[in-house]
Amino acid sequence: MKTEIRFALFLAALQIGATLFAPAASAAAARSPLPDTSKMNVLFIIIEDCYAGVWGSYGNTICQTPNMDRFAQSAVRFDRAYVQAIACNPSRSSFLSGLRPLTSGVWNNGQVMSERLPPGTVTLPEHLKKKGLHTAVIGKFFHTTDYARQQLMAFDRIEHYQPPPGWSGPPPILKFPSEPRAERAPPAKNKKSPEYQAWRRKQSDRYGDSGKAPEAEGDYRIAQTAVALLGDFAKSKQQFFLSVHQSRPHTPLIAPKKYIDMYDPAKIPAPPAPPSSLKGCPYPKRMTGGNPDIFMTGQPTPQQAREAIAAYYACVSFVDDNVGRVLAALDQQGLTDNTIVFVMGDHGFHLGDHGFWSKYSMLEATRRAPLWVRVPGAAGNGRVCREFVEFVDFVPTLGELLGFNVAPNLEGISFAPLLANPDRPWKTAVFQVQTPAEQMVRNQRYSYLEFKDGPVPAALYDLEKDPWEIVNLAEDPAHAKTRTEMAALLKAGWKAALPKR
Ligand SMILES: [Ca+2]
Repeated sequence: MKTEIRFALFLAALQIGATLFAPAASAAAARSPLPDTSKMNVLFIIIEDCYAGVWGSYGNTICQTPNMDRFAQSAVRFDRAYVQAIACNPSRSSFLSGLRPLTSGVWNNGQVMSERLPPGTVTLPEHLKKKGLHTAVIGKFFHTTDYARQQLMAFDRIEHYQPPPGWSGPPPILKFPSEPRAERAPPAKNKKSPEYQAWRRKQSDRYGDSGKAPEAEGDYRIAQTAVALLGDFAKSKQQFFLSVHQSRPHTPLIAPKKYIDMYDPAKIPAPPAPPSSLKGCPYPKRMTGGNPDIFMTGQPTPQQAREAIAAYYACVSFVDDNVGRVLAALDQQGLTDNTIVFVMGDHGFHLGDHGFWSKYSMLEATRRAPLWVRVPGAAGNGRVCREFVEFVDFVPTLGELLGFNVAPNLEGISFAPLLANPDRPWKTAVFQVQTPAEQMVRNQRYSYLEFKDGPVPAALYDLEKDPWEIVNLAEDPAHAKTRTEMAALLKAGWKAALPKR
């Protein structure tokens, strides 16, 4: 068959298809792919230090997460959602302000957000309060209260979280027996002192049975408090914003025994990308030395590694149960159809890949985080979005959904169009900052990390061939052109990667 004839037949087939499907398509277009969301409530569930690959809906076949698997079927699951910084404080400062770390002024855990944000910056809870929502937070939201005193004043209710000085909201909705707090404070201020180091190890560097019943755990109580507040909100019928925290699976990797018992360490595969396989790793010290969160004094044995991953899974399953109770309460109170839900990790975590047991890298395990978004009635619900989104997009996205204006200097864009159509072509790259001298860009095919003062000046990975970022191609002459292109993309910055709308 000649090419022209084949092409003519192809056009004819398209024409038939267009005719056949035209009525359905125009009906779909007539129905808005996103309903009117301006009066909806907003529920945030923020899960600390959460590697995306542990969830069933992200493909994990060992870790049991039935509640979030079910939720994923009713939401858009973002497969390529990236945080803008490598740890809690800078990541949260970014996604709660809509500014990237070099603009928010916060790129590490020591920088006080409220002192460093550009004057006039309005953070998410302040926007929502101004919009008239009843605002409530349960557990950690900004890194610490001290870092965000003024911003936390925007909350009408603060539960399981130290309120800022001068805040005078209602008392706790539920009363729990108080927990001993003495050992939570460090015994010495000098972080290099042996006393501090020993305390830090006890706080963070352990895994296994927590020795507590689930009901006695803070994460469980946070969920119970959320259930109680949702009951209140349903009665008052006031539009609300509620943020619910889960401290797990942040270290220490401890969980009630029934969750630890769910996983046999012998059945956990060894971590991928072992240090011996790495070529040109930009974090050479971390590969063989101690880690900031767990295995602080040195690398684990293979058995300890499997036990720690099993314990991490136990923590995630516990979180899944807690989150499941909150989502069930949303249903039971009749709020599901009128509440936008974001469930997310605040950044990822390395479960032994590269010999890392922490965050603090610009590699995929840290920079990618789990993210599910459910907007009731959105056409994309139940589907997977494989387009790039960044957490810095949250404020503009909620601005579009709820109808509040955001400042023109924000450094993300609303991804609301992806909630209607997850397949729509979107950003071509995502960006991350470790320090002003250490930054990352990843596009569809490559990740490129630059270290102006590092032991390795740059790292380039071909994610199609090497998804675990094992072989650094930055010095490979065959990839010189790609390195130049990726360096140019990093320099051009986020605006160069925006979708055409
Ligand atoms: Ca964190």
